Amino acid sequence: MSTIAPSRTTPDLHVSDEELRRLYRMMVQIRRFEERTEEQYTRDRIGGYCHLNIGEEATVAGTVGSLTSDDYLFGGYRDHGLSLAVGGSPRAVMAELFGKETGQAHGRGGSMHLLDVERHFLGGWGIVGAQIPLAVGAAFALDYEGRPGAVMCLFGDAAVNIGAFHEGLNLAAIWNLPCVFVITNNLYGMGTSVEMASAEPDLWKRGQAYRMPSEQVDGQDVLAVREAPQRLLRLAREERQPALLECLTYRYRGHSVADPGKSYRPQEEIDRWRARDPIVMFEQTLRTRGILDDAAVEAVRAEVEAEVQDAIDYALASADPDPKDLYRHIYDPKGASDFDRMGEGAPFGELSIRGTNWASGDS
Ligand SMILES: Cc1ncc(C[n+]2csc(CCOP(=O)(O)OP(=O)(O)O)c2C)c(N)n1
Ligand SMILES: [Mg+2]
Repeated sequence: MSTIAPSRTTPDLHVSDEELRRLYRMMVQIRRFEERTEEQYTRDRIGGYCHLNIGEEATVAGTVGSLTSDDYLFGGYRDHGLSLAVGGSPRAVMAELFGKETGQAHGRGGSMHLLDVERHFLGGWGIVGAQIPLAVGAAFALDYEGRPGAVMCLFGDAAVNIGAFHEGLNLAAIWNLPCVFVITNNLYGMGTSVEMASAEPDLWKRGQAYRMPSEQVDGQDVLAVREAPQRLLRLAREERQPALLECLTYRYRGHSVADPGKSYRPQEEIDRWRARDPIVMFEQTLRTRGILDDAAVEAVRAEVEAEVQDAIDYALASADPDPKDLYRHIYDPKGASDFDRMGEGAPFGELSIRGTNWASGDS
């Protein structure tokens, strides 16, 4: 299969009103969920790492919103929006962030390891690029078992310089696996820009080395984003042709809630991307098309507000996992003995590090 030219922006104008409203609601839900998550983190109700999708809602909704019930999804650690976009319950996502037993992964995974097997969302992975070989394996399984779906694998711009990216794309190409690889290019891997990290900063071109269709879209324009994966997923399902899609977007917050995200990004750049807020832009499009008016916008916002508040209340009221059950729901081939050193309340779970006994409080 030869390569094809990048599409950049090809807004799909043939989308039903119902689908447009669904995408809009999805984006508003993700934004509000993330804003409230940030607030819950600062109130010390969420521990560990926490990476938000704010600013990237069109990329999330346009890609994940294109999956059918036969397809499977893999993502990185910036995954709250992904889990909501597959239709996951905000209650179960928030409870997972709070580390509660009622969470998507029974509180064992937290923010970076969401999981919704029922809806074919197979994580939520904390190691940069780790999801790529896993997604290729899932695509192989679909092909081997003669099942109809495809796999979508999302990862950040920094993952394209990880060995697993090259191994994964190469295998997918030579074995004709039904996998659509999606780069969420938000221009930075932590504080390092794509220009500083990548010898070829046009990341979509990487797919050409594996002779797969490779495209770039405007990740702030949900209709442009949505058009490309729909087409590429069809190619994957029907012709077992893998593809690479790059979505150009921007995170409005820092890398994680612990990073203000200002020192390495010029204010002018932040302002320029803020002026292209994906939700504001889509709302304008829908108003122009007569699909949304003030009352409809207000109704969506109120509905989402109540839903997210309900998720927070639910998470707060849910029980913590019982420490006795620490080994349940986890992959533990060697048995629980590996965890004997773990102590409750220790920063990294260790009972004893360099003479510090966290369990007794002595240091
Ligand atoms: C293999 C590996 N190396 C380093 C890290 C530390 N790390 C966590 S996030 C990150 C940046 C990844 O950036 P990108 O892929 O662009 O995703 P984004 O955070 O922008 O969504 C790094 C280097 C890691 N988790 N895994
Ligand atoms: Mg990035």
